[in-house]
Order: sequence, then C-alpha cells, then structure tokens
Amino acid sequence: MVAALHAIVGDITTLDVDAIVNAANPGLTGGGGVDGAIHAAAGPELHEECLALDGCATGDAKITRGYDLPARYVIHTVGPVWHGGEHGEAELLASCYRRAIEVAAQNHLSTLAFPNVSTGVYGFPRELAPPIAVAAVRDALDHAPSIRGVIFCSYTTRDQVLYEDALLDHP
Ligand code: AR6
Repeated sequence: MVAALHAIVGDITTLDVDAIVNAANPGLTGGGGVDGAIHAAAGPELHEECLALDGCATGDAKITRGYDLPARYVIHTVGPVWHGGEHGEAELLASCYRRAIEVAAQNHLSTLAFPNVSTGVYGFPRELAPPIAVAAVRDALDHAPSIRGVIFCSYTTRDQVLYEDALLDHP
C-alpha cells in the first residue's frame, strides 16, 4: 500500500498519531521550540528516558515513549545547524527524515508526523527544507511497508504552503 503524505499547519504535540518526531539537540536534554513543547506536553518522564539514551548524533534518530502526549511514541532526531549550506547540511537533514522513517518501521508504526526540522533555532532556510524532507521521506518509505501515513506539520501557513508545493513537485 502507498503511504499518504499530508501537509498541515498546527501544534505537533496535539496530533494523535503513532509517533511524532522531535527536533532535538545532540544531548537529548530538551530545549526550546518544538522540543520544549513536546517535553512540556509529554511530562517529566520523557526527559528521564531521553537522558538514558546517551545522546543522538546529528542526522540520526532514537525512539522513546510518548507519555502524556496523544502520540504513543516520540522519535527524536537531531537536525544540522545551518552554516551556509556547504557543510553537508542538506545531506544531514535528509538523513534525519530517513532515519526517523527507519526507526518507525523497525517499531512497526503506521502513522507519524514531522515538524520542520532545523528551520527554527538551527537556522536551516525554510524554502530549502521541504523539498529535502519530502524527497527523503518518499525514498525511505520504499523500505517501510508498515507506514501508511506521514504528516508534515508546519507551525505557520507559510511553511505549510512550501510543503504543499514540495509534495506536488515530488509525486
Ligand atoms: N508544533 C509544530 N512545529 C513547531 C512547534 C510546535 N509546537 N513549535 C515550533 N515549531 P526548532 P530546530 C516549529 O527551533 O531548528 C531546540 O532548543 C518551528 O516553527 O524547534 O531543529 C532543540 O533542543 C520551526 O519551523 O528546532 C535544539 O537545541 C520548527 O518547529 C534546537 O532547538 C523547528 O524549530 C533545534 O533547532
């Protein structure tokens, strides 16, 4: 079955999916932005489980339970910090999406939602991220038969439009 891809605008912490993806830092220590919102909504047990994971490399992903979130799991990925685009940023961002899909598939999940990884504090240009994210997800889904639905959850309508354009450009 082909997975359905959707671009929505909203607060990712409210989504009732198998897993939401977190835009975390390498220590998995919690922070601001979507990371802070996810930890606040999940409760302190998420922080405890994260600290036991021994961090996460940039471009990799690790899974925890979702605790008080509607989502059953959180897949924590660490996006690249933007340093001008010549330091492997695009490849590392693609790796975040690919690894998150792989971790979801290993855990037999069927629905997941991504935030716009790296486009906040980490400074990845908002126009450049959606085509990379959509292409990486589509490629990874070829090897993830359990996954039936993927949501790209933007925080602004402007970002949502960029994702809708990317979905049209990567059929
Ligand atoms: N739901 C959906 N999207 C959101 C939400 C939300 N509740 N809140 C923010 N966004 P950022 P990064 C969007 O800064 O750039 C943390 O401190 C936001 O508009 O959260 O990967 C970590 O600990 C933006 O488009 O993540 C790291 O240190 C997107 O989420 C660092 O920030 C990502 O912005 C990671 O930076």
